[in-house]
Amino acid sequence: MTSHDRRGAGWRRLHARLRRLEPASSEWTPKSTLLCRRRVNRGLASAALLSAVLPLASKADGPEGGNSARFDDSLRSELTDKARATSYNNYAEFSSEKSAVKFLARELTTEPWPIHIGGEVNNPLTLDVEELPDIFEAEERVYRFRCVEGWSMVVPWEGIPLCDLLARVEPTSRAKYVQFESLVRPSEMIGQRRGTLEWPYREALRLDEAMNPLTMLVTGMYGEKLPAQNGGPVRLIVPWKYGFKSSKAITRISLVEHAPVTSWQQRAPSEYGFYGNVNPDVPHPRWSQSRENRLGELRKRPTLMLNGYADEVGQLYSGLDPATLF
Ligand SMILES: Nc1nc2c(c(=O)[nH]1)N[C@H]1C(S)=C(S)[C@@H](COP(=O)(O)O)O[C@H]1N2
Ligand SMILES: [Mo]
Repeated sequence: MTSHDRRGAGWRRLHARLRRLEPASSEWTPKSTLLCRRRVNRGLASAALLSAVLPLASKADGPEGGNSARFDDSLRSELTDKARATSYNNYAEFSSEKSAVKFLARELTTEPWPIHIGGEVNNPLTLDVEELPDIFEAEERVYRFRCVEGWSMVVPWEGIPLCDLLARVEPTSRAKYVQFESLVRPSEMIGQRRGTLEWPYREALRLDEAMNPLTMLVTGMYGEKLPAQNGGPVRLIVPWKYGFKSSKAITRISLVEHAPVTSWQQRAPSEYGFYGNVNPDVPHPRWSQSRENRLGELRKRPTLMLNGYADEVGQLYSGLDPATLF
């Protein structure tokens, strides 16, 4: 019996997935491919370990089987009620009234939905959101989600690791940041007729944050198409950062050399930094971040460092002062 066999079915499934991720070399530069695969590989290696020790982890819970086990196991039992997660929304393009967003967002036309990925890349790409699952492999992951305002939820998202898409367009050596721009369509987004924020809603990540395997481009939640009020048809999810970093209704992704000024930084630079990392020890200027209200729960619970993802992403910030990472 080879060591391959000893590691079991979960491990073999993960390796099969890794092989499927291997690109036709003609389409990819070795450098960007390696970057994405190495990181995905690290994530999958932990998942494989889990699958080997936890029978639960390898249960087939979708087309991907145990691949997302690492993100699921302790959280499946904490899922936020779907009705709550889809009716309590922050979405400035529609309204600052959380309960109104769901109704206003019915106006949004989501087909067709072209997304352009360009800037400092060798292969700029425009595709429709509907093509994403054909080109890349979608998976479900259950993540904690923490808004800077102090509420949180646990949601099963469906989407693709952003690094798969970024590797496909081949960032040049000048690319250091990834900028996300959301839709501008005041005819359908009535909040855009006001200057609450400067439109388009603009967010950004460092390239290594964007390449981290936890970072997802999301097109579904609770096993269904992503509803418009939650950012459908396509949004970002960066689970270790405050919710404002997870842009909704994305239409353009640009690789850039310098850190872009984001919409919230522009609006209130002392309150919303570039990083937006969840940190219970760094208070917002107007309130503590040490605790949070999970939607549907009466008592507050402690907020976790990097929202519980410190093992996965803590190394991205080694040597940086956490107080500057708000
Ligand atoms: N385009 C856009 N994206 C956005 C926002 C927004 O106003 N516009 N709000 C952000 C904030 S502050 C949060 S907390 C989350 C809310 O996501 P949810 O409605 O799915 O809970 O979306 C983020 N993404
Ligand atoms: Mo938020």
